[in-house]
Amino acid sequence: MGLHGTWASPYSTRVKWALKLKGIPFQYIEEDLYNKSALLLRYNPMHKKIFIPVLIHGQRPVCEFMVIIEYLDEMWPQYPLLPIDPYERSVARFWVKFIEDKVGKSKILYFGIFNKSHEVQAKAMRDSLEMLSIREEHGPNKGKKFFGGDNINIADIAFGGLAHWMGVVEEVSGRKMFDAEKFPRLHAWMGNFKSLPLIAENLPDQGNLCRYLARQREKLFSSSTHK
Ligand SMILES: N[C@@H](CCC(=O)N[C@@H](CS)C(=O)NCC(=O)O)C(=O)O
Repeated sequence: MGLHGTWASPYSTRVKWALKLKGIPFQYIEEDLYNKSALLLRYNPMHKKIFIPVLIHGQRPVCEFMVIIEYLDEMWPQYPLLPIDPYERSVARFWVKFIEDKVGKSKILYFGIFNKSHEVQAKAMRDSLEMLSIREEHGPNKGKKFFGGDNINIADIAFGGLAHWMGVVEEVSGRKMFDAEKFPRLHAWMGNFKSLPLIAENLPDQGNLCRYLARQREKLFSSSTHK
């Protein structure tokens, strides 16, 4: 089993968490997004845009983080990441889609908060705060540590891949979004999530991530195509 990823990517990190939670041994292959390996280019069926993460199982590629996680759940049902109950399953899928639609696809944190334009930045802030308010309102059920209840599920993995990065974006940009007073349930959730050794040990180092994102921000600022 191989996982092609990039250390700073929340998508790669989510798949790593899933593999670790399930106890599946794998080889991690670090990719340089500016110089992708021949193996990755061969395996990924999307010819124009080659995304990581890509999971290789029995020499066959599985692409897209949510598709990979569903595949892992079907192949290795131990520690299910999608709830067994069909309704609960639909709820967990909804929250993954919610985060992807609100901030993932448009890369609000990256192209939005790091944008040169104050208007674009302000809109990205509004969108991020709106997303956090909705997630706060529908936070973990009373007495439960995680969105998945007593155990992590796919909704926790998806939000974890956002919340940690949000903290780093705040540090680099100097703009506060994930305020503890405004979002107490989400902050309690974050404490519970990061207190799990398996999660904390497989998070990119905060300092390295800060330096990496600060460089990306500088690149965006100096790029002529970036407004
Ligand atoms: N829809 C993909 C998104 C993954 C994604 O955005 N990956 C980024 C890195 S975080 C990437 O590979 N970008 C390609 C590139 O920059 O060339 C998924 O769900 O896995």
